[in-house]
Amino acid sequence: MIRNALRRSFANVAKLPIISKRHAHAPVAFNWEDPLDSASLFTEEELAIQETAKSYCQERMLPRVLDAYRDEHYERKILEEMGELGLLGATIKGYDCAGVSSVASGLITREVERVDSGYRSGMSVQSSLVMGGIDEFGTQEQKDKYLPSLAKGKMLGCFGLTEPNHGSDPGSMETIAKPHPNKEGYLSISGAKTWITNSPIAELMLVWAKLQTTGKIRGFLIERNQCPPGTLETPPLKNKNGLRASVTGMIQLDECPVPEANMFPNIEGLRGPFSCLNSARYGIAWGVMGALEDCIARARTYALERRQFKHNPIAKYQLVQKKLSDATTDAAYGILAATQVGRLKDEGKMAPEMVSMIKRQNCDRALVNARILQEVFGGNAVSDEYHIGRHVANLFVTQTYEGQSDIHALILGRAITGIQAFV
Ligand code: TGC
Ligand code: FAD
Repeated sequence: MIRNALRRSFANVAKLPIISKRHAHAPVAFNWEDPLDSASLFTEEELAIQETAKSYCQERMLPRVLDAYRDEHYERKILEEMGELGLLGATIKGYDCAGVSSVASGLITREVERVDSGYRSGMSVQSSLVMGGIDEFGTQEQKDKYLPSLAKGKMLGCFGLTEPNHGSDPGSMETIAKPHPNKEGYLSISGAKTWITNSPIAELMLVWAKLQTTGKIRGFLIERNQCPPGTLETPPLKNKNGLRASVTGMIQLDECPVPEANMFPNIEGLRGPFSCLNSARYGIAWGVMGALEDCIARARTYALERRQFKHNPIAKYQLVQKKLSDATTDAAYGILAATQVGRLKDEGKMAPEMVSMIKRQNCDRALVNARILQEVFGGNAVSDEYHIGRHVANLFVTQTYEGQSDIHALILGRAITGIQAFV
């Protein structure tokens, strides 16, 4: 049977017109900025969205990033500007959101992180973790109340899962929601969250806590201006050596009264926060490729301009070329993988482990390559004006948050073997 099928297909091939090999295609030039022509996989609309994001990021964000990083200052206005352009919660349909494809949102993320991972972080938390969570699990009232102002960047959100004693293992969290002793229809939440992006300046906090009555993890929307004095503190965590252009802090809750209506109604357990994380981790897989591409472009320019030994550009030397080749290959592969997962996501065919694979691989490769490309700049790498050191420091953080790379290896290992390695 197989032989017959082969015979039939050979017969069909024989009928095809003969095309001279030499003239079949015009020669194709290699484009180091998009080596595998990923752009050919994007729609016209996706390319236009990328262009809008790129113009904004290069013209408006890039000129601010050095001061922001030096001063460890996050300019809140940036989120409003992103909101005006429709970059926040971009995949959400309705509520003043753009409703674009997952690939388009990935392209936005790539452009933002080409400038700085901290700017992307602020955006990811707002878009994927807070708006995504409300869109997926919120009541209609919660969506109507919060999503439009979050989409415009008028309201800033944060996502509190990690605790001082529970990072990789959030299932053991201690933050607890008890029935309020003297406020009907309210819960009383106590506990501490740490390393929370946006927390010191956020108006809305999506906090994950265990409901005392069931012992199950639930999501709570806590509005800063509804918390009585002394029940909520959000101290910043200063003197970071990465992600300095974003703001990070704690969420400290001390018998904070929260209306029962602010709890997500139909989701309990870790599936709630992890579902939000699927989208955010997907975004990181795109974003870090933008950061790596910026490192490649800057290292290439530097290597072509910097001359050593008989006035040769250092780009002439094989060891330098190998660094650029390795990084460019990893960036091209990473973009293709993220594109494929984005398409599957929109078709409802994405397994969470696919996200673990691209989050881990792209973060690891971005960090390793950025660190090696740093060497191309010699002593100048130490000056922040060359930007490479900032990317390297940021990329360490991206490899750590939203599931450290080894944790994603264990998620994949569990899916491959069927054996749980965490416990
Ligand atoms: P496990 O038994 O694996 O799962 C518990 C429940 O959760 C469900 N689940 C998922 N659901 C949807 N999507 C996923 N990716 C899911 N993964 C798990 C699972 O089906 C189960 O549901 P149910 O209904 O049966 O209860 O839970 P575990 O405790 O064994 O988990 C282990 C592990 C390592 C997978 C997990 O704890 C983990 O991923 N740890 C990493 C922690 C993490 O990613 N933290 C992120 C904090 S947020 C953050 O970092 C934001 S930074 C943002 C920025 O600034 O950009
Ligand atoms: P730990 O869990 O203590 O892990 C330390 C090391 O041990 C890691 O290398 C880890 O891989 C390894 N390890 C742990 N368990 C195992 C195991 N079973 N097997 C093998 N190795 C293991 N969290 C939020 O909730 N919201 C935010 O907005 C947020 N923003 C952040 C912003 C920044 C700048 C940073 C640095 C972190 C942020 N985080 C946020 C927290 C982040 O998600 C955690 O740092 C991360 O999940 C790791 O937790 P941990 O730091 O407690 O490390």
